[in-house]
Amino acid sequence: MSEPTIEVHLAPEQLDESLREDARVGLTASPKWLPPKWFYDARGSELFDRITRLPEYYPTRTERELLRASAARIAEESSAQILVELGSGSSEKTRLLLDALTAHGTLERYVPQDVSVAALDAAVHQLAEEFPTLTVHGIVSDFTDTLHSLPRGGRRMIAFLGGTLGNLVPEERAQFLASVAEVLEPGEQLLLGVGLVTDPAVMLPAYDDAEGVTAQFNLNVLSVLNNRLGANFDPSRFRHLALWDEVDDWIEMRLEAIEPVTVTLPALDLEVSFDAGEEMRTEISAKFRVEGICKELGEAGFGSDRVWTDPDERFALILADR
Ligand code: AVJ
Repeated sequence: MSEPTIEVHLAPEQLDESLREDARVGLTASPKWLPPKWFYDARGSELFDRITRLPEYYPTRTERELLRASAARIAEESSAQILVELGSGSSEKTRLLLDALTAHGTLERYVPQDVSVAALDAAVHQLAEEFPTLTVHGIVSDFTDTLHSLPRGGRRMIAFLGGTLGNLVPEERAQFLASVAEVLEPGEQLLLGVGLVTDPAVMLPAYDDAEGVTAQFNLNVLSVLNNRLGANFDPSRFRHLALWDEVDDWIEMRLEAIEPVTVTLPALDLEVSFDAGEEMRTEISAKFRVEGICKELGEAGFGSDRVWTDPDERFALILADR
């Protein structure tokens, strides 16, 4: 086994600067909002991990079953030598792909990327041990920035799983897919996992579970602002909300101020007030229709694609050829 390596594109100062910028923009906007990437400090990553095991949170297990069923076929069709995984998190489902691609005999390198140093560090060490024939090289960055410094020197497949594409608003999404298409060479591929539009009675509990883990995950972003920016949010004065926006086809998570709240953010030299009942958007999680996402991929510059869905059509795995 060769020692795994980690490359940090986001220096801590850069991360702090971009958090300050996001917090300043979002907390002074009306309505207020925060980008979902700040959920994932060590505690946030751990809470997300717990979410993926909740009975209500079907996306992870549905995608895992789809991967199990299709990995061998994906390996055959891609013959990838380098697997780049954007937003890899704990890389838990990736094992199925790594198994299939190593069995197929082509894979040489696995390059997971994530914003969470903690999640990535644990994942690369474990995977390097489990897959001794692979070079494992982690990249800590924002997935939208990773594309500029994509590894070269072999046939690549970019995996973007878990439905994380849904965190982008449509314009960002179009831009992101177009830049993925642009950095790939003909013959290389994108493997995309996206949640599909389904019954709100199924989707909503996935984002508002009975045990309240998602609520803790959502509220944790306030602790991130406290810890990193010296803010004084009292999470107990906020309430987790999840709603389905049927016009935009996305789940929206919000934090609602239960009573009037004033918060100081010394790092930003800023004071912000929430009215009682005021809601702040903390995440969108867009859901797709198969025809719609295939059309978006085509417009972004991808050629043909293969689609796998579960019998309930709640999730899709799409292998798009450049
Ligand atoms: C990691 C962005 C795919 O949108 O389902 C889980 C994050 N938010 N529960 C998702 C999340 C609330 C998750 N993604």
